[in-house]
Amino acid sequence: MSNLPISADLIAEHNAKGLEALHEDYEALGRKLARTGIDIDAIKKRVAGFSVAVPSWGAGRGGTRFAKFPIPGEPTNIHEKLEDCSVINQLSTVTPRVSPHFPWDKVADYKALREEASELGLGWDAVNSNTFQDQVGQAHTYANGSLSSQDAGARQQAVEHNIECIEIGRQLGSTDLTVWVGDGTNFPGQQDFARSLDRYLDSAAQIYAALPGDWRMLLEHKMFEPAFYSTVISDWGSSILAAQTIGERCKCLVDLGHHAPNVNIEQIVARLHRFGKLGGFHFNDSKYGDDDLDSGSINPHQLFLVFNELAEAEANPRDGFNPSYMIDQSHNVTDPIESMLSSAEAITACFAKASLVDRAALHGAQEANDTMMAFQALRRAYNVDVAPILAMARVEAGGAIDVLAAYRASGYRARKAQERKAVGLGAGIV
Ligand code: AOS
Ligand code: ZN
Ligand code: ZN
Ligand code: ZN
Repeated sequence: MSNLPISADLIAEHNAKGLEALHEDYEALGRKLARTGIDIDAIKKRVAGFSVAVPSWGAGRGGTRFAKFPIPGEPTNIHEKLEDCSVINQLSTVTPRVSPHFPWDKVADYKALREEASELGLGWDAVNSNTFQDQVGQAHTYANGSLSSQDAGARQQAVEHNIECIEIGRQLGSTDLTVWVGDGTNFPGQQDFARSLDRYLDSAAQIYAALPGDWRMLLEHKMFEPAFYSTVISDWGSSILAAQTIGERCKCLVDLGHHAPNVNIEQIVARLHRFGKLGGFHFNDSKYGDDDLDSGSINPHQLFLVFNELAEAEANPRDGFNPSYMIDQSHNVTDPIESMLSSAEAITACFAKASLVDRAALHGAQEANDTMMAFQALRRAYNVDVAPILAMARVEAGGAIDVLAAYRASGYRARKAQERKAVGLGAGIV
C-alpha cells in the first residue's frame, strides 16, 4: 500500500487536534455503558471488525433522467474511481472493498486492475452485471427485457454477459455475482406474468450453472423502474421463490430503496434469514421510492431496526449468516466521497447500536409479553450516541476522528480538479 492518496501525516495532524476530547468522550461513554454491564472495548472490537463495500459507480456524481451536474475533479474511469474509494477507506477504515459494474468498469487487464486496487488498500466485492441498457454495437436490444426477454438472442446475450462478469470477478477475486434486471412491463397485457418469469428462471439457471463452487448469485428485487406496471423480480416474494428454484447458493439481496413506502423491511430481512436466503444489502435511504439518498439521511431508525434483525440473525445463524453489505446510492448534489464517508458512518453507527441491545432483556420482555420493556430494550440502544466508539475504532485503524473535516482539510478534490479531465454534461445513470 505505497500509493495511498491521503498522506498519513495529514491524518495524524488532524487527529492530534481531537484526540484528547475523543478520549474524554470515549471514557465517559465507557462508564455509562459499564453501568448496564456493557464493555465499551468489546463493542469497539466488534465495530473494528465491521465493513461495508462501496459501489464503483457511486464515486461519480449520479443524476436523474432529467440532468446530471458533474463536479470538477470527478472520476471518469475505474482507475480514478478506485483512487476516490481509497480515500473513503483511508479516512473511514470501514470500506475496504469496491463493487464493480460491467461493462461500465471494463478494462483490458483485470490482473493489473486487481493489483492497482490492492496498492490502494482495496479488495473487490460483488460483481454487478448490466443488462438494463444497450451498449454500442450490441447484437440484441434489451428494450423488451434481458433474462426474461421473448427474444432468445437477447436472453442468450444477457446470460453470456453474466458469465463474462463471473470470469472478470474470478480474476479480481470476487465471490458474488449480483443480478439486477430492469425487466418488466409498462402496460397491462404487455407480457404474460408467468411466462416471463419462466424465461427469467431458465436464463438465471444457466448463469447459476456457470458459477464457481465458492460463489453466490445474489438476486436484487425492485418494485418498479424502469418498468412502471410490472417488474419480473419485483419483490422479496418473487426473489426468494426464484432463489429457491435456482439453487442453494442463490440468495436474495435487499436494496433498502426497492420497496413500497412504509414496507416493513426489517421483517423481510428476518424472513429471508429464516429460510437461509439472506444474501446481502444495498444500503441507501429513500422518501418516495428508489431515491438512492444517503444511508440514514431520511430514516435512520429503520436502518437500526434492520441491523437489529441482523444481530438477531447472527446470534441465531440457522443455515449460516454471511450477508454482504454495500452502499448503493446516487450522489446528485454532494461530493460523492463526502456522501460515502457520511453514509459509511451512519451504517456503522446502526451496526454499533444494534450491538448494544440487551438481548436477554429484549427476549425476556418478549416472552413475558411486556411490550413496553421490549420496545425500551431497543430504544435504550438506539438512543446511545456511539460516535466516540466509531471514532476510536477509526483512529486505532489509522483513520480520521472526523472523516469529513479531514477530507476537506486534505484538499483532495481540488487537486483532482487540476489533474482530471472534466466530465461532459448529459443525462446521468441512476
Ligand atoms: C437499481 O435500481 C439497482 O439498485 C442496482 O443495484 C443497480 O445495478 C445499481 O444501482 C447501478 O445502477
Ligand atoms: Zn441496488
Ligand atoms: Zn436501485
Ligand atoms: Zn438505487
